[in-house]
Amino acid sequence: MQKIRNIAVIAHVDHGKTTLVDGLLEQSGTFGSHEQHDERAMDSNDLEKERGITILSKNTAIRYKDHKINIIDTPGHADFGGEVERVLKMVDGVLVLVDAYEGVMPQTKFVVKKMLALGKKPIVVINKIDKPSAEPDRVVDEMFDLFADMGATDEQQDFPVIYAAARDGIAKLDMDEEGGDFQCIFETILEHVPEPEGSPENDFQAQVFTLDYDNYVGKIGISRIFNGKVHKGDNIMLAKADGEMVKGKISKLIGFMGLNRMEIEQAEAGDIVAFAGMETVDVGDTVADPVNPVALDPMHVEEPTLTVVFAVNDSPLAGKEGKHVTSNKLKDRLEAEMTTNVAMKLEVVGEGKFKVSGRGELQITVLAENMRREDFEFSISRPEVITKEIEGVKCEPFEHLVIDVPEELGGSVIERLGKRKAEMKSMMPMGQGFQRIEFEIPARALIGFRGQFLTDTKGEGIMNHSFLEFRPFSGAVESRSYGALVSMTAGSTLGFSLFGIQDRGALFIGVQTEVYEGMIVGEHSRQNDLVVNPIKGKAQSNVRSSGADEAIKLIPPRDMSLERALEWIEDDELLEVTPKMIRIRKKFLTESERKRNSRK
Ligand SMILES: Nc1nc2c(ncn2[C@@H]2O[C@H](COP(=O)(O)OP(=O)(O)OP(=O)(O)O)[C@@H](O)[C@H]2O)c(=O)[nH]1
Ligand SMILES: [Mg+2]
Repeated sequence: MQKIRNIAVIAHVDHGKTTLVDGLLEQSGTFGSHEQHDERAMDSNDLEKERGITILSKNTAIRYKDHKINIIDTPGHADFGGEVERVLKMVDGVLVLVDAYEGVMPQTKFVVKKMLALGKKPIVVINKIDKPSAEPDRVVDEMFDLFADMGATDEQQDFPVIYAAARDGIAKLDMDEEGGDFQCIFETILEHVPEPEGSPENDFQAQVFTLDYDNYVGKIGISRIFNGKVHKGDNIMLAKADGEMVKGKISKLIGFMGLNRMEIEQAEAGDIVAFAGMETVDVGDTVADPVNPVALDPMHVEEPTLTVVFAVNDSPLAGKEGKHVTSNKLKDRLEAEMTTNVAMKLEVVGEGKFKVSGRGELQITVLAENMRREDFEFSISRPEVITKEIEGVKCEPFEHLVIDVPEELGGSVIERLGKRKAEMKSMMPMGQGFQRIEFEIPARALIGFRGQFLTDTKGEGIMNHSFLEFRPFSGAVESRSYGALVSMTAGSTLGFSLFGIQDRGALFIGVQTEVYEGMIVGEHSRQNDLVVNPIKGKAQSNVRSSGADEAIKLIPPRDMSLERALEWIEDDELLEVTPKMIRIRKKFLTESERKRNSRK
């Protein structure tokens, strides 16, 4: 039997998980010396590369001495927290990373809680010790306290600590040591992570934790084998979560090593492999012995907390920029997404209207961003949180929010959050004039807060949040404090008119931009909406004022990314998303329609 260790790398966003996995691949010699690879090689899809974040968990394997170590890199962003929970069931140990300056953050708490509850054995890696502001001792203490607060067992509490600068390939067991490499990480894994349980002699049992799709072989289920052996071509039974049993056959068996996938002939208990050939496979299914199929415990999938409505684009510019614009196309694409993305749900809510639910705005914008790259065109509505009844009480999701702000701004941020029903939990100095303040806040109140927060802190503030729990509904919260600047007409914008409008607020568009009646061109500096004409040219006059035109100085428009725009809009507004543009508009395009509907 192969000697195997299975680990997951978990942490708050950006604490260096994928960078650490790079180092593990590199220093185990798994990347051949001739092999070219990008930085953060595991972040392989386009959006991951562009944004520098991990969106999907991915597995790899390395060889160290006579062991195979399967490693699953997980996303740190709170919206993808559900992935982490599933992955944790598949491994026997974890590397918990924590930034040597930032310390324990909301998602650190989330992943540590899940990991402890599942009885995993942790190895704590204090990463980024090269940062001048690093305080490794403080962060070790924070981790120790966190484990204790979350009810770690004595064994879990007694975690080994590794100090690392993953980016530089440095790791050591003692801060005072000079240099150091990843050898100590490999050795600690072999020593502290338990061997996989289960036996190759038992009946076959594997559980699918991620789905993938390949144009040649179709749906692929990436799975951990808990018992037995499997060969290419074997008949199996697929035990579905609802108890249904579906006969199947493994048409291809795929193994992992470094960044490569290869066809293999057989695999056995303890390993992580992928199966092709089962078209009906879902996350959580057990791939079992055909004669004596025994299902493993079903997987818990976190329920969505946020919904938006995707709809057919009906703006005056509809169909000009995208290829796939019909209700059917939209429906097919969204349905396809749901087959591989277990964290999301889809419901048809009207003609050409689809309610998509997920864990947060980032998860939803990632889907929208992928779709616009595939030449889709559609509209999205304002995100709404999902409420549910618990013992007869209407409840809504609450989040744990941590902000780091310059000390002099702390007061104003606290006041702003107070209006949004946030409850302050703690405050501590962070050095370098910064202060860390923790809150509990309804998820609803966080929608639209980020933009405000960045403006209030002149971009210096950092905020992080992650799901806490459902709690009783907290009543009305403050929403956007400013109205919209709405175009009264269609055409191409002119500098002259934008110059006049920019005194009224912040523009989202520049000159020579196609607009239509009801499209939003900026944020008003007051609370009400203001209808403006952005295409008006300069009035003709007989007197030519020399050089007056050159005097027009336009402030650069505020860049409204998909996320920012989605956070910004109100209930009576929509985003129009096309491969070329993201436009913000009123649901009702004419002023008279808006008036009529607001009276209702
Ligand atoms: N100074 C310093 N920066 C590091 C170190 N390790 C990683 N980084 C940087 O931290 C940033 C985030 O690194 P990633 O490896 O993408 O972090 P991650 O935890 O995988 O992030 P998510 O997957 O999005 O949660 C990158 O810019 C890295 O270059 C380190 O040891 N020192
Ligand atoms: Mg990553």
